[in-house]
Amino acid sequence: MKILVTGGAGFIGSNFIKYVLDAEPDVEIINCDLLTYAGNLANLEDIADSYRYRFYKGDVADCDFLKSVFENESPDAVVHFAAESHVDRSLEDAGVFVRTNVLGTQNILDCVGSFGTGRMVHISTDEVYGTLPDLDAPPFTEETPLAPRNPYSASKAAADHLVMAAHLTHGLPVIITRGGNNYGPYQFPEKLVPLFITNLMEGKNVPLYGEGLNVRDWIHVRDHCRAIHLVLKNGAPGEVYNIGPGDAEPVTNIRITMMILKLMGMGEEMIRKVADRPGHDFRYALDTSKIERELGYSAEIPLEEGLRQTVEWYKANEPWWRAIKSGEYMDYYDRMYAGR
Ligand code: NAD
Ligand code: TDX
Repeated sequence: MKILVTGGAGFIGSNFIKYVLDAEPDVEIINCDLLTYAGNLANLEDIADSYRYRFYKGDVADCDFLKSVFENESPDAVVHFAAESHVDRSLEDAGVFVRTNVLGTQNILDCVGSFGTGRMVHISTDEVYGTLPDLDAPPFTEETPLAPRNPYSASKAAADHLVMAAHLTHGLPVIITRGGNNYGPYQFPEKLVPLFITNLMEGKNVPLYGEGLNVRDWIHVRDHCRAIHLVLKNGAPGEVYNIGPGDAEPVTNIRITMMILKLMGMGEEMIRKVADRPGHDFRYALDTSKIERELGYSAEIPLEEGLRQTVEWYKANEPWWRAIKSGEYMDYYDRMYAGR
């Protein structure tokens, strides 16, 4: 079986490629990635020479590029990760989010349709459901209407609608997954977990938005990849599957920050409370009973253990993140956090 992965040089895509190559000895992976600021071939160094892996550099928003890859490779399935993925960047410049996340997804759908690809899994996010108002509200199910509230999640929701429309109108064999907040190795240090771990390793404080009371549903990237693989193999076309930690306790940002600080042997004096994110979604939480019931999936890595492993990984892989945290990244960091 040949799987075309888009965005495979990013955080979740690179973890997924390695997971699948390991789990399925007969699978070949074709990775298409534009190598934006978030794409990094160092994430795939250990498998780059595998005879079961090939890389094409290009843009999912470029039809001709995509067509040529489909023509060359005739993939049996597509797993579509490629996206602009950081909410704060979408507040600065939404245009590229629309181009990659919306137009890019439609281009993939067009190729899946015209080349008769057997199956496509579209990787979406819990953010498309919007925000839960308080801690008592029931978690999002797959039936919850989409109500995105920032340009990133709006572009992901638009893509989800296009994916479902392609299924309903053209019968395309597509499946959508909506995952919670991922953390783990190879995550770009703009997201909370790797930003805070690496800042602390550099002796810098950690910028907590507002009072740190927002709540997220944290899932280790390995658990997320295992679920996507299950959906690819056994999910039903036209269906949506939420992927999260299950009925774990709600975790506020201040709580996960304190967990990271403890693992790093540091205290709350390292926290710098900064101005809140505009339109900051208060709470995400996923009802994951559908994937548990229909595909027999449940997350296995508890947050404490996953964070411990993640801190160890960033400590053991300093050259990886130090190479990122320079030049262009520091311009972004100063722009985003200076004077906040
Ligand atoms: P990431 O930002 O780490 O990686 C994105 C990858 O896509 C990069 O390799 C980048 O180079 C590539 N890319 C961007 N624009 C492209 C384009 N126009 N053409 C081809 N490649 C392009 O993102 P991630 O955290 O790995 O997220 C992957 C997917 O999972 C995204 O669709 C995201 O919306 C979704 N998701 C992420 C999370 C999370 O917590 N990180 C949670 C749920 C869902
Ligand atoms: O410096 C920070 N300080 C802070 O308090 C950063 C970067 C974040 N935060 C807060 C904002 C959020 O409440 O921490 C929480 C997590 O923030 P991010 O890591 O930026 O993730 P989030 O905005 O929740 O979105 C993530 O989950 C859903 C991913 O980035 C998305 O790609 C995914 O779809």
